[in-house]
Amino acid sequence: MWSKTGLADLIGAKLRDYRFILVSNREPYIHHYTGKGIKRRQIHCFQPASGLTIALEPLLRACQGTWVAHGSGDADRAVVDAHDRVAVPPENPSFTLRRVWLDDQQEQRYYYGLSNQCLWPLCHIAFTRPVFNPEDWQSYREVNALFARAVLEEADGKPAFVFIQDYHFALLPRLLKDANPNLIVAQFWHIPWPNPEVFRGFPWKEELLDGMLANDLFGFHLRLHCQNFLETIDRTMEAKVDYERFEVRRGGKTTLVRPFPISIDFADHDAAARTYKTKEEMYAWRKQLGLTDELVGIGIDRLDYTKGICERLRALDRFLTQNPEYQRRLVFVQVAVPTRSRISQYSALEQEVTELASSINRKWAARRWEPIILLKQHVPQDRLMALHRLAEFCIVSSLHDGMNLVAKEYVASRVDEDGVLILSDFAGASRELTDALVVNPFNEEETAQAIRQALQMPEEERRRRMRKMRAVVEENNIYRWAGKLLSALLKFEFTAHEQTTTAAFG
Ligand code: ADQ
Repeated sequence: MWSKTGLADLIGAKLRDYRFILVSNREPYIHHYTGKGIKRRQIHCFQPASGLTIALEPLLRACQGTWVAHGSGDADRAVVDAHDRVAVPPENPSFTLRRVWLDDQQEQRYYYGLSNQCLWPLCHIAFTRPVFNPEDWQSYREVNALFARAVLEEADGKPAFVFIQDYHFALLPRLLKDANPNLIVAQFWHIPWPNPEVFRGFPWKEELLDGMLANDLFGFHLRLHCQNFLETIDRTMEAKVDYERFEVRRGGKTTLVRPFPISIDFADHDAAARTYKTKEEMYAWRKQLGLTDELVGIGIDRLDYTKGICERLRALDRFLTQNPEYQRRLVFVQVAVPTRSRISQYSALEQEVTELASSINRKWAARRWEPIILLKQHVPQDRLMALHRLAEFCIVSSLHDGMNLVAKEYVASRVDEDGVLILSDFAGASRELTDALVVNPFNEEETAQAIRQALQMPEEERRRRMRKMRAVVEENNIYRWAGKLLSALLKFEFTAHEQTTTAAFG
């Protein structure tokens, strides 16, 4: 069983003499001014809602490394030193945050444009058309070069291990390796990789894939995504693809391509869910939502078109039509935090979800009961945990999702070993959580039936399924994800590049 200490030991033994540099677009801590006008003086530091940052922070703490990220807060510049660095977390500094500054146009084109209007829909295949804009691509290249400069400065010519996150930085590995071939570079792609036919339309594919193949190790959540990637390389590049060993060889360099299903800090989550504070929060939710003895279902997501929120609400509507005995007895709480609102599809989705929830509520409203409570807000993790505990069932109905951490969080919160998870077959998590009620989210009839099954499932079966899912998340925890990833890299270096390894890992 991997744990925080096990991972820290591995890092201590193998990476002791190495700088550990992690790169992501989103920063783990953001500084904002609070107050208005002349009172706008106080600086507040907070952690944004993101599966990625929640998952990676324990790793950074364990190795006291440097996290390079876009400085996006309005007070971010006010707290950094002359090298754009700040120690975090503020209450107990344990690693360095190096901020990279982007202007409005770069943010618009590299982040909202190429990353989130092109690569995001392209990789997800959720039937939202990607935007291929040459100016966005130019900006993506520019920003990858900015990050390369920052990483090279942080490495300072010393032995370093660079761990890059996600689809914002496909070109970064090549830029780093060209500047310093001794850097050990790994990248994890947190979203799916599509089949080669879908990727074929991407206008700058050779350059993008060339950047990715500069990595020593490339990770996806699932084997399927690795296979899609290998096939894409095979069809696009002059390279030797080894489907047995999951490797690509090109120009004398080998890149390992491996699945590492991401997870959460189960032990931490489980301990927090057992506290008295969670009980208090459960009570606070009941009061806030005006709940008495209703049955409760929940959905918790970023307001993103890949998460299948409308499909889920329509399934609920269908369920109420087919099962009138649950009218006035069931309340579905949908927490949906708006994201990427500058992109028109996202603001349109917010409107669509709001209107759909209202129309379903108008249709069924009786006395003081409405079936859907829509909360469009960010909710802190400890409050989400209490909401998990209140719910008879949780629906994760992603149309496509690399993993989906909400599913794992729901399971980890259920220290009472009760509750039913309804989980999309198109979320990576469904490969591990096979004791969920797995549904095709495009089939609203099937989801409606799963809601009925969840509500009518005998307690013994609910407990048996939940116990099994909890055991899976406990074992496949975030430390295992990081530990397996580092171990694969170490093993690979030892067998394939004996010389480099001795120099690199001692
Ligand atoms: P996301 O698409 O962001 O992550 P997900 O894995 O579900 O999706 O993580 C979302 C995180 O945000 C969870 O920790 C959740 O609790 C939190 N969250 C959601 N709604 C919230 C709200 N209203 N208020 C506060 N917090 C909220 C990407 C990929 C996923 C992959 C992760 C990690 O798209 O497939 O699982 O990275 O690799």
